[in-house]
Amino acid sequence: MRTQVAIIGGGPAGLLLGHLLRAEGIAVTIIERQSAAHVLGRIRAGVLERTTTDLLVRLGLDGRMRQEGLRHDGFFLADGERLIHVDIAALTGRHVTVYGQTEVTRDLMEAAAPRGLAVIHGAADVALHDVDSDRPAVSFTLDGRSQRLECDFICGCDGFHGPSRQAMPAHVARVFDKAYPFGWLGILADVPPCSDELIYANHERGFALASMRSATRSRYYIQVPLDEPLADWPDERLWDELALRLGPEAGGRIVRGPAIEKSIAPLRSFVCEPMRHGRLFLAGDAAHIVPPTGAKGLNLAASDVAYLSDALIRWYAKGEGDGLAGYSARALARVWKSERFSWQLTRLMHRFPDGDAFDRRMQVAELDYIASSEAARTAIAENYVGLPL
Ligand code: RFL
Ligand code: PHB
Repeated sequence: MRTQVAIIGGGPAGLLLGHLLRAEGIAVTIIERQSAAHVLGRIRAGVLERTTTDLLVRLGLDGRMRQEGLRHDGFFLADGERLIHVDIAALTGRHVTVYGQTEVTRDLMEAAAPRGLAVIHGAADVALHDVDSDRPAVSFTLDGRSQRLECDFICGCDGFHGPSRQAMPAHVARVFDKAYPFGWLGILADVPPCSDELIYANHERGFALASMRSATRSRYYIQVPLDEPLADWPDERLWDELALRLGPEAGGRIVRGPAIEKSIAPLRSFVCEPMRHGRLFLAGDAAHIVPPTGAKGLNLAASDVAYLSDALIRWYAKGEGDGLAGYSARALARVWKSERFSWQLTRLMHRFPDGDAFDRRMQVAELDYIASSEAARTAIAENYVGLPL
């Protein structure tokens, strides 16, 4: 088999990239290990930056998002005693959109076949070959049969655990890794949210986040130790804990209901430099991970893909290679700024098991500064709403 661009991974990064290239007539094949149902079953991101929603608009795939997405003009930081309002719209003139990653992925998946975007689900043993030659290839097993796909370029959009980053030679790739000593326990339930806007709370019992998917579906998280067994958190215990950590006002408005999804995710910061080797390009979680505190992961995947699609489109349309040559540096410049923001907000809002009284005073002073300074709130708001491409 032969295509122009082979994309490994049919998550949001791979699907979005595939559509952007298809829209310019480029032949694309996406190779995904899981079934479509499995990919749609993952409950992840909820907050989209303008840069991300703009890509869906450009593709004409924003219909359902415009109907069902929620415009958010601000959010709250809670420090146990008060709610600090970060009025994104007033501070930046922009807003974010609450529309689940699951829904974005579904919209992209449903439009794939009608737009000639080939997606192969259920591909096993995916391996990359000859990425530093002009004729790279991807091999895989489908329904027990070995397949080989030759291409001009391979885009590794296969998430943190995929094979693409591993295909970069060890002497080329430099990784920066920071694991945090806690995870997030998330619950999704069909109950109305306790607040119109998201609340990020730093409580003495640990971090909590009140988020949502719609007016009738809530998403909450609490910080838990890394080795916490999920079985220790029956729904009622989790609702009790959320009510405590979110404080009397918002906590008192929580509507409880049975979990339709409950899981624990570890938190980490990770960057692989460079994001390109020969004809292999990495995008999204394959190249970098941020802790979810800043709501940046999916949005970074989208900005990578915006840069990469732009470079590939120019290469095919005009034979210009400078976009491809500059992709890694361009993407990494934005990645590191989001890494910084996510790391800073994680440090500010969580209780660290090894944190001492001084560390706690630093959090209190920083939250106090944010509450009293419009400049500080503007800095947070402009990062949260998304830095320009
Ligand atoms: P994905 O979504 O992991 O997709 C990668 C795809 O590659 C496939 N794959 C393979 N395919 C073929 N062969 C192999 N060997 C393969 N190995 C893997 C996988 O099956 C999968 O389908 O990466 P992508 O596309 O880069 O997208 C990244 C986002 O998923 C991620 O950054 C966000 O979910 C992070 N994130 C958030 N991001 C935001 O922008 N805003 C948020 O509010 C937000 N909240 C979150 C989050 C992530 C969370 N978790 C669980 C990690 C909240 C949570 C709890
Ligand atoms: C979510 O709704 O899943 C969500 C929202 C904001 C975050 C992380 C996750 O920072």
